[in-house]
Amino acid sequence: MNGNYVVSRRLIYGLLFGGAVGCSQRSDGSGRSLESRSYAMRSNGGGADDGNAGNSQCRPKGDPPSPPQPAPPPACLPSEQDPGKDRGGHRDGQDGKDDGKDDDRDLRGDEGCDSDHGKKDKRPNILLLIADDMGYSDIHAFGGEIDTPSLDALVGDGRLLTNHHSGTVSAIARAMLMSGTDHHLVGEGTMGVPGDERKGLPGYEGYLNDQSLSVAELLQDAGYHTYIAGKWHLGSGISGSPASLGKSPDQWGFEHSYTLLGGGANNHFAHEAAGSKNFSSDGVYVQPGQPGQPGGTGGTPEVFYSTDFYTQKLMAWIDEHHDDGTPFFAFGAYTSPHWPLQVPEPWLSQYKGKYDQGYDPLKAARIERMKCLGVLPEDFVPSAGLPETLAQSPASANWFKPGAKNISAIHDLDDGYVDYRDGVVTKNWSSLTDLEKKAQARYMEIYAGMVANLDHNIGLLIQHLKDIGEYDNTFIMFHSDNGAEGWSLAGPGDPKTTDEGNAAAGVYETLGADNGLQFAKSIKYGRRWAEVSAAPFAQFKGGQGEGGLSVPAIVHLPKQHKRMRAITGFTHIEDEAPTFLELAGVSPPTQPAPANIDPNTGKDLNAGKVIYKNRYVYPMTGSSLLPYLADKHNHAGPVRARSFGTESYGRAAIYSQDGQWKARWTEPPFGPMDGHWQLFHVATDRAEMVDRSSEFPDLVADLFLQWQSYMTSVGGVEPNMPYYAFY
Ligand SMILES: [Ca+2]
Repeated sequence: MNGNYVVSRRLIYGLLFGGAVGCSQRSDGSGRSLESRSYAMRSNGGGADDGNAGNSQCRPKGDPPSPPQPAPPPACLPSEQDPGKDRGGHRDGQDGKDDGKDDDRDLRGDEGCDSDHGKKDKRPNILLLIADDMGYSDIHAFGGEIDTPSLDALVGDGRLLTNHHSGTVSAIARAMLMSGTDHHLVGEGTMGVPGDERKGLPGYEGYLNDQSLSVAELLQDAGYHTYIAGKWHLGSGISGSPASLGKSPDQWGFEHSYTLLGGGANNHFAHEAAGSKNFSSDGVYVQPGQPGQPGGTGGTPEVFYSTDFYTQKLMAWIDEHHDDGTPFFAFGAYTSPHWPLQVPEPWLSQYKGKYDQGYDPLKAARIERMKCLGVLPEDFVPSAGLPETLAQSPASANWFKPGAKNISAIHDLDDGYVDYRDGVVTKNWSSLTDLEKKAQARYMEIYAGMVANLDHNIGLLIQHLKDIGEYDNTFIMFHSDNGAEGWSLAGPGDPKTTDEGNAAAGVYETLGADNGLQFAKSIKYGRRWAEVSAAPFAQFKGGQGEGGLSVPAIVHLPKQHKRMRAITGFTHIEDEAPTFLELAGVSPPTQPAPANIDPNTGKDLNAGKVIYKNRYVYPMTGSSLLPYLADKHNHAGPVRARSFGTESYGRAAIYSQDGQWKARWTEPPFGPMDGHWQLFHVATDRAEMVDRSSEFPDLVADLFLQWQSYMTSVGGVEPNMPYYAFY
């Protein structure tokens, strides 16, 4: 367990408000550096942090695009740039030393460190806002052309985390968020119950299991009000349901909840059937859209759109208990911009005609803007994306058959494993028919409208906090739950027929609108747009590439009034629960669980667990980010003194202890056809463009062993058939 969050209240407030204890710069914790070994590479200045900004020509916003030029000019004002990027050409380097005088923040509140003497509970509120399947570069502060003024404003008195990571998919990410530890330990080894040989194994229950802590419950124990509105995805059973369904959020410490229990809504306008068990509210199944319920006749409100409704619920709960002086933990678990792509007006029409030029110009414009903002260094080489394939490539003869010897992260050609999956159709813009282009452009317009609507709602929520005087005492964190979703409407095949059908008169006009049905017309924007959203990174949701794991993240500290420079060191969603606990002055349980020796194996089944309310649970292993967040200097190194492994669907990766390297395994044909582990120097090649595995085989072997050790430590089991079903 990391000891960062076993700290005194005084230290916390010292860190937060610059009181007597003050801020101390932390080491990056990398006591044993792979970089110092024979694998050393000298950074060329192209790392995520120390970009050479000298040639940047940042054009002001408002340059009118001149159709039919291929893309609007990138817009980036000096005021939008990260304070760590100066136009003289350098930023804080990886030594983390301050080289600027422009970002001194003033977090000192009126109370300073004397919060213990106040009458009101001065512990900060915590507002966590999560987008669903939104890519790294969609919002304006991360390079996107989508209008997100509310998040821009949050960055204005917050800071970016440009190297923040999550799980590959929703339930995996949320399991780590709630538990503060690895998803294999707490029931979401894979999203949902696996349909393979791992079914029934510990950690593969498909819901948050009883060996998990809950950050909400720990905060509730400490006196916080706790609210969640939006997606839960960690169990669908209300109290009294079969254990196999897992538990609804009210049983995990949420005082108020209104949640979509599963992973994806059938529609965003709440047309649930009368007997639906897709939603729960405060521990009871509800059916939004039915009479008397939100979205239904006589309900409050009568018009339901997911993002709008969840925002309204959060504000109502915050108001309900505002006068009692007790802080809150509010989790806006938004389901936007997850498919089905739907949004009401005016957002449905807001981006009409904005994406007619297709994928590549938009991706290029985003990358140029990211460089201008300082999110990327000037010499960053982006991912090239998937190669164009106009027909689905065949799998090996035995793929998906019993007895197949599938190439996996632990078996390759050298071991006689030869079977691999089929490839997918991925077409360039120039290969699309006019009708396909028309449909594809419309998908992205609707997606952008959903992101803009989400930003609008975040703006309403933040303005509400300001109106009731709580903004200055609220810690706010925003990020996406995983990378952009590249699941095509046609699965691995060619979506041509579907897309041309969607472009037809009489259909096209209805795309993205409320069709009044329980099951909305399914619209997803597909692989190429997902690559744009994931720019500049490789892969997307479901992959262990940076495009699958990296999420745009923004943090605002209580009483933060100025923008602070980005944190560019590797951080992870596992770190969030420990951060929240430290903010609240809560120490998680540490009493070791008694040994429980398996008579057959001699293994202690309680090894590493702690006692919490008569349960034996896995402790939080994430690292509190608060010391780094409260420090005005950039933190460019990892926040943990160990390598960091990850796995889902048989796809795998491990980051070296110093954060410089990443070994990644992807199944063929998306990864190498011989099944070897790839090696990337992510400090200079976070786009994972250059496989260095043949240059540094010893490092690959070392990281592979560390990854195996990680898998053993979390009870992870590789599936016989690595397969992410969604593309
Ligand atoms: Ca998601």
